[in-house]
Amino acid sequence: MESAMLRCSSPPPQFLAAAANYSPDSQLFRCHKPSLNSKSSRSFSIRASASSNSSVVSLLDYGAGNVRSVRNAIHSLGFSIKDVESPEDILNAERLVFPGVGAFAAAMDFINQNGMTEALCSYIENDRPFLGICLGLQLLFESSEEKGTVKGLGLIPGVVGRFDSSSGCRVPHIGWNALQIAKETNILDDIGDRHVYFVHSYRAMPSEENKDWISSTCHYGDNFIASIRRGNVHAVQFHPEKSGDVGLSILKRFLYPESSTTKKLAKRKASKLAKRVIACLDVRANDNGDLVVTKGDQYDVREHTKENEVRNLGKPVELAGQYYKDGADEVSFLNITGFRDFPLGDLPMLQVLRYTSENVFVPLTVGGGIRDFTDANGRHYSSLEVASEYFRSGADKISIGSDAVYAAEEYLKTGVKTGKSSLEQISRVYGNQAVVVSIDPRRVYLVHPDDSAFKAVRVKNPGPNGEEYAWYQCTVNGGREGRQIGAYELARAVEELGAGEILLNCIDCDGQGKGFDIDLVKLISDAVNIPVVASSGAGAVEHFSEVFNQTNASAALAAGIFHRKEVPVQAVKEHLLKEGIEVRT
Ligand code: 1PR
Repeated sequence: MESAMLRCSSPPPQFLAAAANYSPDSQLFRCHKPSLNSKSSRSFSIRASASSNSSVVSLLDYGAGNVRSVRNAIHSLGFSIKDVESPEDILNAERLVFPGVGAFAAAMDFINQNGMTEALCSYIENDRPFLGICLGLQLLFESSEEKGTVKGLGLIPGVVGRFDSSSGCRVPHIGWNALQIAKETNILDDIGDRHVYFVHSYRAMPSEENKDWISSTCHYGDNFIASIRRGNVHAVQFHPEKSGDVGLSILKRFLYPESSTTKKLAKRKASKLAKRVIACLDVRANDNGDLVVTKGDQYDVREHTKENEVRNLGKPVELAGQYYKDGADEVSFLNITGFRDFPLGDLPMLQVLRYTSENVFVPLTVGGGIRDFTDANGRHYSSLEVASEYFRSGADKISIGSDAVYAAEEYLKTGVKTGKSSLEQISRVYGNQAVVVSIDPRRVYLVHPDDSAFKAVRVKNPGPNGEEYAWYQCTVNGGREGRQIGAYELARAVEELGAGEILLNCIDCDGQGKGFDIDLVKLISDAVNIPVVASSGAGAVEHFSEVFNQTNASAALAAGIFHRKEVPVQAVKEHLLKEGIEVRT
């Protein structure tokens, strides 16, 4: 197949027309070709300017994953968006944002099939204002090993490869990490020593050949390229639109290159991947049909009064906005009756996501009811369609509960990955970093560890009859039905099937405020190589340091203490900092 780069042979007339409008006082820019493509080497000498009076951003959205947040962030900074629909739209752009999401091969196919390769190469080589995000950075390299070897745009020397989990780091790399600035880059000026949000399994590595491009690196297992800059061309591996106020300032500096804002100094220097603190909102319709945030004790969300109504702890959009302002590193919505109601019939839930993503610039996860479904009219919806609707509405990750249990049971029984489960399908299309499996286990006490076919552990707090061991039985349908599979077996199976993260609840601890189930969290976080989010039981700040000090959890999630305003998110962060645990400030 002809290389993408070879087809970028000369600047098309439309581009030259656009270039003719540039201000003469800007710097002469000469692009450099990577050696791989030296056969087609060409150098444009044009006069380019980064400044423009118009407040339009051209956005190259090829329809995979959540680009709503990028749109919302751009709008919040006073810019409007023009969607790129043709190569001409790229050539005529005043500034171009390319928020690549999903798989490398699919993105390259889209660009090639729509004839955009040449336009993109010309645009970038001629130093026009460009910001690539995540995959939008990776596509600039020569190739990726994501699905075999797939050619990229070839503008930067290097191959995009998968993180090496044998070095002990969990893959995907999910969370807030620190940057090492390699050269002056105006768009990173406000970062100071603060964390930015990454979510990816593949990365480009620094080398002698690409060192002139690198503006920052990040350490995770090894040093990988976190951002590049050459002239007006920028690209970042992290997600500015998900990196809170720091991320918004990066976008702002790209959009307003002349503006100078005061550097914000961090309270504490970011040095490595931070432990995340997540606020979770269990959402369901109350008896009047309004969508409310509720919270149960051991999954029972009804008041124990004569009326027996669903507990109402507030409005989802408002609470999510509040937790964002309070410093939560992520917000999760769990549609807890999704197992019986069809989520796409639940338009309010999609509205909640849309409204929330307008003002919340940290990752949003949504779960509940992600499965294949046939409605009353016989119309079949695949789980992929359900997930796509969630992503389009502003979710960054989707979380699968019951359906992942059925998929794991089937896989353990047959040893065959059919590729048809919702988990496999969604992670294949959107990448495993976008798929969380939510586990709802319940403790089953044992006298001897061999009394069960499932992995048992010695528990710190013995059972009601002095039993010293327990296995953790998985449940479906919001804890209503126990299944013959343990949390350990499930976690390992879903990792193989493509889960990118595990949300580990515990029915016994839920709403009890007595701390996370350390035995369970240790068991699961030692069993898998993907990040594990500890959930259920937080009642005090000390419970967070306990779970991070005693297990390999990457994040800790709480609900009740935040909703009841007993412990603010900031208090948790301050406590963790005092205990020497890295968090985002
Ligand atoms: O099975 O794919 O439809 O997904 C259903 C989702 O809804 C699952 O993620 C499941 O965990 C969740 N869910 C179902 N029923 C309930 C319930 O409470 N009745 N909530 C429920 C799960 C657990 C956590 C809670 C933590 C922290 N809630 O989300 O937020 O335990 O609480 P705490 O800090 O107050 O202790 P599917």
